[in-house]
Amino acid sequence: MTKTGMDPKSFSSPLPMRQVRIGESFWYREQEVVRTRILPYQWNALNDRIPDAAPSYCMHNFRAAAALSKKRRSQGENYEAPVYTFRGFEALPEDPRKPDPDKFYGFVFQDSDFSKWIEAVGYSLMNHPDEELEKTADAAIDIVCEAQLENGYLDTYYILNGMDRAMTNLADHHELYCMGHLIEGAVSYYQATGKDKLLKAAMRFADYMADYFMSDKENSHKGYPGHEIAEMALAKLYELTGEKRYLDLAVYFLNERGQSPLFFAEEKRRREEREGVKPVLNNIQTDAWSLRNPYSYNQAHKPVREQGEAVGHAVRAVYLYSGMADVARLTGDVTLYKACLDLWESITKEKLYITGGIGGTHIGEAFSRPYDLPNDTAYSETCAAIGLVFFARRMLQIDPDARFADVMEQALYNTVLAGKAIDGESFFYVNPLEAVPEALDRDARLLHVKMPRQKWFGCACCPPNIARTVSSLQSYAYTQNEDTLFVHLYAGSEVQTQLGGEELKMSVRTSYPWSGSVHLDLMGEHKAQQTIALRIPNWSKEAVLAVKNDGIKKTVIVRNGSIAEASAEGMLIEKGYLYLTDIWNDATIELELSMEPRILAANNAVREDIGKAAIVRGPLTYCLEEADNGKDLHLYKIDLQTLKEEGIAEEEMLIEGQKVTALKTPVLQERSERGENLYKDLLQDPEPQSRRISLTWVPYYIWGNRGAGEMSVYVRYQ
Ligand code: FUB
Ligand code: ZN
Repeated sequence: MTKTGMDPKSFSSPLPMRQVRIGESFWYREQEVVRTRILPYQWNALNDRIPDAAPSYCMHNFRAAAALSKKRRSQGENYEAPVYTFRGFEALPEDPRKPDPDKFYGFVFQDSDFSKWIEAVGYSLMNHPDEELEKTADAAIDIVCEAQLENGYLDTYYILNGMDRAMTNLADHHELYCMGHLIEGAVSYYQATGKDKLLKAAMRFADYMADYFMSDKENSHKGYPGHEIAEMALAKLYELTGEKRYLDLAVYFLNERGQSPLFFAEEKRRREEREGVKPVLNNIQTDAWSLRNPYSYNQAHKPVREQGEAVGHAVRAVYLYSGMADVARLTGDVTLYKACLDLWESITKEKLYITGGIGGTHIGEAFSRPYDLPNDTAYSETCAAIGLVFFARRMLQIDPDARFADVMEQALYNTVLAGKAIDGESFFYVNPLEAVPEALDRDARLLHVKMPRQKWFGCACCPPNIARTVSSLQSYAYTQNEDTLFVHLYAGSEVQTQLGGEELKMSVRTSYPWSGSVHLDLMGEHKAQQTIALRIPNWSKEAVLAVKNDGIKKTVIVRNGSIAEASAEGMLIEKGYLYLTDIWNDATIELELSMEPRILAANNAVREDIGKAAIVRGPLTYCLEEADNGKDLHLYKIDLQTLKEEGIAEEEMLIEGQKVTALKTPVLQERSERGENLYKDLLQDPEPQSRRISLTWVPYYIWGNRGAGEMSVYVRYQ
């Protein structure tokens, strides 16, 4: 074991998706929504067929680029390539109903919407074959591959706008981001279907980039992605193909990032010389700190191993850290891993919302300073929570420590799921912790917050990101190494894998997150020892476990993270995982995690939340909604003493067809003083009157499904 705790013996990998089938459970429903609603819906969105929704132009662009390829081939030497004209970070047709069939539209990264969709399609097909869907996907892949240039380059923004400027604005434009998503989509589709057409296209694109950056050592082009993802995608491609150059390119990007002289500054200077001053797009420098740390928005202000604090655009940041964790694991780079740990601490100790969201400021969709976590102006982009899930899973692969899984779960059950409506047909991009519809209408500081969920977005990064994450829940729930199967998340599922040299079949039944009861069956007779490592979440004060194996019963009670009572030897708890090692013969494990509601207050350095509390139960964060509690949620105040005496009641509730556990708390409601004097004299005027009522709390992920109304996660307390 190294000093940092990076021990290759505890490294683990996600189980191949086909080896885990999500069965009747909370996540089954969520995956069903993706499969039956979101995937068809998004295919329509990519083809601009959703009435009253912002057009995507994604498939329009691929079709236009494919047509251009045909033209190029048929015209041969007479072909005249388009000459670059700057059309903005988002190019839109004058008349949205009449886009020019030959032109690129949308954001510079529009191609990635297809890649995320095909990735989710792949995950879905792995356990739910669907001929029609596969046919649609194959046809889309044909168009995408047709758009690829002979040299492997594949980004329709430059193919259509003019290749003479390709690779000249890595900071703001997204060629490497599009490559990363294409790789991730292609790997998933290949693993699902065995069809390698898209995979080959993605590899050719990656080869193009590997040559571009690394072929000629003397003269190679410098650079790294302005929006990270290529690092983790290349690591994935390396793990699939064994081709070392993909890992080398990921390492190259990480090592180059933030080195002096700053590549992005040089690139900008070259662009200005060549084209005159162009608007600075994404390189947002907003405050004195970011002015002193140029390109911190892109996490390029320092070499990655020295960064320490999570800063800049939140999605970019966590995608980078995920790539760093992958590369640290694959290369055994301890300093890189140490940097990941520092960044993890920075996020989880100072910059994490109680909803698992990250990104305190809409300026630059970014992390704010430590402890700056405003509730109403929060950005907390859905994609950023998804990126945090990626980072957490990668940290878990290196070190099975439940603190990573706790945050992964918190992000998944709260912000990631809040990103979509129950029916899967509208989406949140931004996930505030407090919303007042009237304010959204009148306050430019809240322009980024949209209510209700939107049918689609011009910048539609979040919806397809939700689809690919939810449809691959399996790969977050379980990882394994040679002899240990780690259960990070509890979901009804059937698992089949090789462990300790023998097959293991496990069936999990649970109504998690509504209850903490989990029943596991380990089927069949075995000869070898196999270890099941069950996560005991930090929020569960007591976990009671009963194991029955070969007719022998064992029990263990875990209290506040340590074994308090055990009826037998051989059970070990380490970093929040209970390790059960045995030769399993038709065994059952009953796990009962205590899941009582808790009232949490933020660290008092979080100015926005001082004097306020939120309610959580198990992995779920709760909120108040106008639909249950009326307007003016700010008038409520919890009296802790009364709450302790009366407790928090649990009640089943049906919200738009979904059964949830709602919570009821006693509360004081202050009288509204609207229409009275703006100020009152506390030493003279009578105390504000309040009355006792009961409040209804619902899971945060479900908010905003019953029309526009007030919402608040935090409430004052006394
Ligand atoms: O730049 C691509 C994606 O668009 C980012 O990840 C999101 O934050 C949105 O800006
Ligand atoms: Zn997004």
